[in-house]
Amino acid sequence: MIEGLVLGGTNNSFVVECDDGVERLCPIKGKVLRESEGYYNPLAPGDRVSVEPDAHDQARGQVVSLSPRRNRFVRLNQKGNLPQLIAANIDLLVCVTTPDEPPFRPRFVDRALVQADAEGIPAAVVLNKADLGIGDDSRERLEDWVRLGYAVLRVSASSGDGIDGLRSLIAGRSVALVGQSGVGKSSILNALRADLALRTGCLSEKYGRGTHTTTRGSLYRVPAQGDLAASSVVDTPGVRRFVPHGIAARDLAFHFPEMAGLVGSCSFGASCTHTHEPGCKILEAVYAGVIHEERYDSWARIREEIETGSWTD
Ligand SMILES: Nc1nc2c(ncn2[C@@H]2O[C@H](COP(=O)(O)OP(=O)(O)OP(=O)(O)O)[C@@H](O)[C@H]2O)c(=O)[nH]1
Ligand SMILES: [Mg+2]
Ligand SMILES: [Zn+2]
Repeated sequence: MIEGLVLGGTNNSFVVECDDGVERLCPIKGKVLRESEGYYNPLAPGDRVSVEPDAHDQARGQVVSLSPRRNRFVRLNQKGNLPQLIAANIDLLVCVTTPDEPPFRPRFVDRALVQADAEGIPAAVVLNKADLGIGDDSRERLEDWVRLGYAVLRVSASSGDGIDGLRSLIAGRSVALVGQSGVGKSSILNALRADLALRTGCLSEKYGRGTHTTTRGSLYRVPAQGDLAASSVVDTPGVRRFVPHGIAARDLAFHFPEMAGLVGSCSFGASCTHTHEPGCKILEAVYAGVIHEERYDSWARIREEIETGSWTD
């Protein structure tokens, strides 16, 4: 038996980097992974597993058990109506967005930030394609995330601008990149480690959206460089819509740092829905500009969607 790190895989076959330095392609033995019951997929990049090496084939083995996860980043897989494991045991979630091509979608970022917070995972925002220019609305939202305590970086995977800053942000950590298709997640990995030469895609001419080039999550090592420790980075497939999972509507405000401290102080106490009530501290904070209107709007939409189970963007 040997321990290892799951790099990626599909269905029941996973690539595991075993602690003897050998990568093995491993199916999962029977139903050994009870920890993964109720998830759309049994394992994610970043999982630690025990592998029974194949006696005859050095490149193969079988996953026989899963080590307890420190954390798991999930989203709701709407097709299966189950949480889908995107990455496990990560130190930082990096939400990648763009000022344009595809258009800036701050609500996507807000959703991923909420999910990270619910799992106790620190999060950062990376605006890629900074070379395209940053409009006032994007700048304002970036500044708001900074104000809320998130690390925010502006980078360009194609020119290399800002990539050193990203390299120091992730040094010594295990991170996952999430974002819509076409924002440049794989391009960022290529900028961090040129020899990877991951496939990158173009945008569809008709819709200006990404074309879902990366089809499965994979963990890559980014070696130490200068004073900076090595890191591991999970590239993930872009999704059109990020649907949080496992957050009750009434708890959602706790995952918005600018709202968390106000919950419960409204005149109607814990029963306040923060939508119309007089003496609502959250609405007062919105009117006073302490809570950005668009963040309130993100919160209101997500809350309504959790309640109705129908997701719009
Ligand atoms: N202008 C500009 N284009 C970029 C930059 N980074 C990536 N691109 C382009 O954006 C397109 C999409 O890049 P990908 O790296 O494939 O995007 P992705 O997020 O991995 O997309 P999926 O795998 O579909 O989720 C490609 O045509 C890249 O060349 C950048 O910094 N500036
Ligand atoms: Mg990609
Ligand atoms: Zn209220």
